[in-house]
Amino acid sequence: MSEGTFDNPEVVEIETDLLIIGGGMAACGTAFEAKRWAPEGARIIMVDKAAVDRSGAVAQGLSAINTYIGENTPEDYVRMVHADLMGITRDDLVYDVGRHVDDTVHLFEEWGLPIWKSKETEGIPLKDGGKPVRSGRWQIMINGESYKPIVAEAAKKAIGIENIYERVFIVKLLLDANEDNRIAGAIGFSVRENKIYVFKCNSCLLAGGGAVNIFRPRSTGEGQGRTWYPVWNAGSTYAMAVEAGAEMTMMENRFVPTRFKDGYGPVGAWFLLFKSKATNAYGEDYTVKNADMLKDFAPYDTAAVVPTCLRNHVMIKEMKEGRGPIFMDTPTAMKSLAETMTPQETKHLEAEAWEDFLDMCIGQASVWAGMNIRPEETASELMPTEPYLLGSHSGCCGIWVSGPEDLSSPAEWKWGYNRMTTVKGLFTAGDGVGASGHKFSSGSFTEGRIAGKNMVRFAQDHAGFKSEFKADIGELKEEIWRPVGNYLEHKDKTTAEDINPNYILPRMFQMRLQKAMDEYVAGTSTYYTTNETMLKIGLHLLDMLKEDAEHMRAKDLHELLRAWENYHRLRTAEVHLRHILFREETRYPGFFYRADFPDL
Ligand code: SFD
Ligand code: AMP
Repeated sequence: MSEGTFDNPEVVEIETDLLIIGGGMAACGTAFEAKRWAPEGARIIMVDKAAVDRSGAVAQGLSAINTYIGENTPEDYVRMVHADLMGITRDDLVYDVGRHVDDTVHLFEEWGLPIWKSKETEGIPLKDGGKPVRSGRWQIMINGESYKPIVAEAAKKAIGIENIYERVFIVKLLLDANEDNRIAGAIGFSVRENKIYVFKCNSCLLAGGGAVNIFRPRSTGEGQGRTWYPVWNAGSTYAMAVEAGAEMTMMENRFVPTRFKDGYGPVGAWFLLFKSKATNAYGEDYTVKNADMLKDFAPYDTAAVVPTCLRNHVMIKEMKEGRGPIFMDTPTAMKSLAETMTPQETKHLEAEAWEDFLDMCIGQASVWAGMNIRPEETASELMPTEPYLLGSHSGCCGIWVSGPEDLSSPAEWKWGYNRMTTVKGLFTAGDGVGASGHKFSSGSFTEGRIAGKNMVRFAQDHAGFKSEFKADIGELKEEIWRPVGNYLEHKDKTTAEDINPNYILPRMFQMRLQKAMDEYVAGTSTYYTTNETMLKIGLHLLDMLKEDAEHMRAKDLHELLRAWENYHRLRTAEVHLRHILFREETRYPGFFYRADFPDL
């Protein structure tokens, strides 16, 4: 085989039993658990578009583990998730995560993740009776800057670094030639070398995280690139699943997080640990003031805590009616906590306020520093962000999967292997699994473990399988490299290579997608509101964009990555739009509104 060149990449073929796409929380869980069950000699390969140590949502670290059951029961957890997601969830999947998640957290601690403990149980591991510092009923505090390298190390040690392909972006799943609807592999390319990788496998995990930058972000211009969820997750999970024919579920759902304005700093620690309150411009607590707005939205009435979307709903009313901005009253919260503290403890508290962001969202600490904000003196603005698509945090879009067999769930929820999609041999976890949010980092890893164990079982039950691809690899090679061809063929036809009627830059393509989604599919510029007519115009714009997708250019491998990310975004965006069109109600006020169907 010849060395690849930019106009003619080398094609490298690799065979494996298990193929793991992604290197995030779920994927690392799969690698770790699959290795424990796999027979001697079985091959497990992980492919990540980035470097596993710092890839995915946990790249910068985290300050809390948001799912730890502890003194609660998995049943309590199921009730919380069901209510927070407005009553449409797969309780079997949620329960399954709930009953196993604490074991995962105990492993994290064993691997070196520092978990805050109560004074009385300082130094005692959770599994031996140590009591975590809870910020909320489900959340525990950690020193988590190095969370991802710790988890990555476990995955690497399990399957061996020689089986990890980093900086390889998977573009498409490959179906089998002989059996309908059966996974046979995946194809992608290196973002460092002129190489196309073709993986043949028996079973496959698709866990490329959620979808970011589908909607026009609030951060534009000099702030562009800042988002809350990881910019590098481009909807690959949903797009590739859809193209392979997997059934999706709840793709209308999205998450609009309330975040510290411009830096996207998470609010959980402030609301829960620091007991801070948010107010409108006039100092009014809008959650109390607007409580009446929520009474029409069952299952709110069964929820111990106001569901996440409804917390947005009461806030957005204030902003729409001109009583913004919304402030997080950090000074009052810190003052009241300090009342019972020594000066040394107060200093520690101030350090924690910064560390919350330095551990997981450094950009927010930079905004504070750059704007001369001291949280003990200055309140910070909060803002509902642009929408994100995800299945592991406070949202629940994703792929329809088979659930655990031992629960009394309906037969159509457990037709196959646990966490297998409707494509035979294709599994998913974390952001990939729909209708079961609130897994967060610990639950995603746990779900990856569940999938990993079942992938091994699947591969063993289908040991005779020999993968042959339905698609033609030569044609796929051409398709994947088309943006390079577009560039090379046309680049000399203008004096400014970025301005050319024959191709579209991935960056421009992304802006057009974001504008259409923002204006017609309930983005920030309409306060998350849409209707049937708007959605149909949006669909038309996406159709036009689909035509232009053929003309994206790539002047280097980096741009080739951008081109394919945007193609995945476009696919995901369309699925989201179509599901919203189908759901003729406003199920998630505060996440989006169907103005033509305002009720539940
Ligand atoms: O503060 C391809 N999350 C929080 N979880 C918590 O437990 N506590 C918190 O404190 C949380 N908060 C938080 C969180 C995330 C972020 C970004 C912030 C704050 C700022 C959520 C969790 O992180 C999240 O639930 C899990 O990480 C989800 O796991 P998973 O595996 O579904 O996704 P991933 O970890 O992002 O990994 C995706 C991987 O796929 C790779 N990839 N590889 C090859 N080919 C392709 N085409 C690919 N596309 C993507 C990625 O590189 C990555 O490895 S707080 O807000 O509440
Ligand atoms: P966030 O920082 O917004 O991602 O939230 C982290 C965790 O805290 C998640 O489990 C949220 O559901 C929870 N949370 C955030 N804000 C609140 C709030 N105001 N009330 C109750 N729970 C919250």
